[in-house]
Amino acid sequence: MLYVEANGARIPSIGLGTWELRGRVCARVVEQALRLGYRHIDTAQVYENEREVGEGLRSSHVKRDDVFVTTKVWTTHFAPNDLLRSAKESLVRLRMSDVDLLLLHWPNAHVPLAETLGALAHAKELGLARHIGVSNFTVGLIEEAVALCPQPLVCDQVEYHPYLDQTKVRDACAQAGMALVAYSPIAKGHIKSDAVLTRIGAAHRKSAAQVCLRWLVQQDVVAIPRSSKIERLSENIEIFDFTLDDAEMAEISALANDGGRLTDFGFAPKWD
Ligand code: 1BO
Repeated sequence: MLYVEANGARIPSIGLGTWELRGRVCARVVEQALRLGYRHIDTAQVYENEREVGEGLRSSHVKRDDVFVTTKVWTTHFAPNDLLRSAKESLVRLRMSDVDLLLLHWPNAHVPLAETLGALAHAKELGLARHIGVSNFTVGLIEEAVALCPQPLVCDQVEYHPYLDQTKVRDACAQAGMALVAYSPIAKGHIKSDAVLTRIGAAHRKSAAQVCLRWLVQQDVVAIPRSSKIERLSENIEIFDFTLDDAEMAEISALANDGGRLTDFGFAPKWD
């Protein structure tokens, strides 16, 4: 497993995304992923699965301190007291004394960012989180957040895969010493039949999904693919035994297109 270093955090390059995994399936997938070698699990208050993520981790018998656990605060809890209460409630559901990383899940223009970031930093100072960061922030919001936050931010978690150009966000993160964490890194499965990725994969005896994840990791991006199938969980971490050359990296980057974004909401910021 490789790691991405970011403002004091050491984040495993591949993590398990748990968005839309619920109940017993979620607990089972988390347990299996940890047994297969995953050491990074991503959840969120709004995913309604923190309890099961904690259960899966305990059933795996992997030590808590060997796993990098991220959770996120939903936007309706961005007033300072609400944020701290929300973070504590997440820890109760996870049955953990702290998380490795606590994120603001989406920007919320209705609450002053300085107040929310002050509370997020306070959560770190209280020992509820070892590191803090943001998610779905644009370049302008990253710059604003870095200037306002009393503690270092270690990442921006955004949608990123070959069909969505995130060069500007990736460069802004690098400039701030932050990691880019990619959710939906295999474009919700759309890349599996991609002709370019399949052809490049055949040359390395790898699948299109493995090529896609390798393309992210070679940019020092952290990727958090989700799967509920054990064979896919294995496939998604078997990406550390081959290298894409510059021409292959460029060919994959050229797949980006204007309709590439898969996750958008009315409350989303104006994307870069
Ligand atoms: C609404 C959830 C988006 C990805 O975390």
